[in-house]
Amino acid sequence: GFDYPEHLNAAVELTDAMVEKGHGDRIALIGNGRRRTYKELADWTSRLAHAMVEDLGVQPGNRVLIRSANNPAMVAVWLAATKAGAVVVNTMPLLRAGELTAIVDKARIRFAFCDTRLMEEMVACAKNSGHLETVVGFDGTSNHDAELDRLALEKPVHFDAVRTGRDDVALLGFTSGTTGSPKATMHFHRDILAIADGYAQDVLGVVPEDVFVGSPPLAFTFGLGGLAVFPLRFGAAAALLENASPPNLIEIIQKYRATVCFTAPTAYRAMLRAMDEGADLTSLRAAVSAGETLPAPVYDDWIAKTGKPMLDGIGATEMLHIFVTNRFDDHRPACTGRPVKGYEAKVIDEDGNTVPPGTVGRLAVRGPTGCRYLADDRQRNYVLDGWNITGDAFVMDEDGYLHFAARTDDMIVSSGYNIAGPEVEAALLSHPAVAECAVIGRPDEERGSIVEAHVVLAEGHAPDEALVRTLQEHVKAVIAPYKYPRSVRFTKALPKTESGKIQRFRLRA
Ligand code: 3SK
Repeated sequence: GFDYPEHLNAAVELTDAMVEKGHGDRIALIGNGRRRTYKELADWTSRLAHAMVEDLGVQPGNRVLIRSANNPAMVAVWLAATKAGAVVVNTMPLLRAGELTAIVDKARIRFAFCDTRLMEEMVACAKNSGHLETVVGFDGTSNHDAELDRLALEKPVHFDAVRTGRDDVALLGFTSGTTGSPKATMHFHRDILAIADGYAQDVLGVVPEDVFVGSPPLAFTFGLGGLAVFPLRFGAAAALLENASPPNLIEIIQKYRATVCFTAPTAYRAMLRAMDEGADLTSLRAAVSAGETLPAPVYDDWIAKTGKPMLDGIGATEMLHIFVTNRFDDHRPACTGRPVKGYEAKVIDEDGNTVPPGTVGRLAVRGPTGCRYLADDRQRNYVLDGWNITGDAFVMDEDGYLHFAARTDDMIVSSGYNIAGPEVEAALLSHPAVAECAVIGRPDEERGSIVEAHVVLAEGHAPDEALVRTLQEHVKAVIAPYKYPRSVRFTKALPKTESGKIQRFRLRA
């Protein structure tokens, strides 16, 4: 159930409590060539928490940013800050100083813990931001050779974790939304456990023998749930990859006989090809697909090759994790399934009325987790009468199964990454050759969608291949490189309404 005690610290439940339950000698985390047991993780996170509190002055409720690729040290620093009662924002290594500053300013972040290999942009962010007071490096390679590691080294392995309330905020999940202006979603200590006790227990049936792998960054709640919370809640192991390209993912599945994989359809396509060439992925008992639409052929091929279903699901940063999903014994192609234990779903029209089966409408959900935007008026539109009104259009069939129709906004989902078109437009417009531009998602077989820019050039610039590359490099330098437009089309004018608004739907058509 979801009845948690009044005082609850999610990090304690995922570390010390697991040792008390007898999992101390089991492997919790694998990464950077090392395996760590639950006991080692509990001790490591306690030492780090001591250093954060006693040497650096972290206090309960302080906002803390973590910048790292997926590795055991990132998980340990997250758990340590949570033990210390901090409110954590996990961020991706690809973010540039400008993007970090927007997050730091929005969440009023005072402390940043950064993998020393990623310090440059963090330091540039600290120079720009009035909020950030302390930036401390940790060693993401697990050699314990950075300031935070040195401070933690001599500390005791017992830490009296802060006695947080179950409804105290533990985590801020950032989502860029349609406008590119970041929104922070607040999640409580109990939410972190609820996604495990709902989806992971009910749908995946996680057992201590499971080994989790996957590609989503821990900075996304999809990754944090799938690669940290779910395994740690049940005494299982997570094998973390800093670079989870499909070949690396395939290699690590074979090496550790991984049983549960979290990734997007693009990577599953690569796995299907690898199986044709002899890769042995038979250890996988659960293949979770989310973040972009799962094409029916990928679903069909997976069943044909493995004899097991692929679990398509839909989640949202606002809801913390997956709330509608297929199940091992209840799945259909091109169908996202039914609500996870504890959640209800309905499809509604513009007035909030439930539409009849077979009719497209907006998906609304409610359950043990829900949207709480930090200081953002958009909260008013997202939660109505206790229902979370998602940005996705769905159809519910006669049997209560949900079928995805479209995103209702301008987000572009490319290879599992959410990219806000307007943010790419802003980056392009900062180049002198660009007079006007509009960015859309173009359907793509490999990536689901690719970012496509329609550009009107400023006078004196020639629309040639060299300029395409220049603009692509420019975007990569200004914002996270994965957001760059893979397709650039030059045009003399953009379609507009009489009042001058760009009609992106005409470009999509
Ligand atoms: O589908 C998504 O984008 C998502 C977001 C957050 C957590 C989980 C999922 C699947």
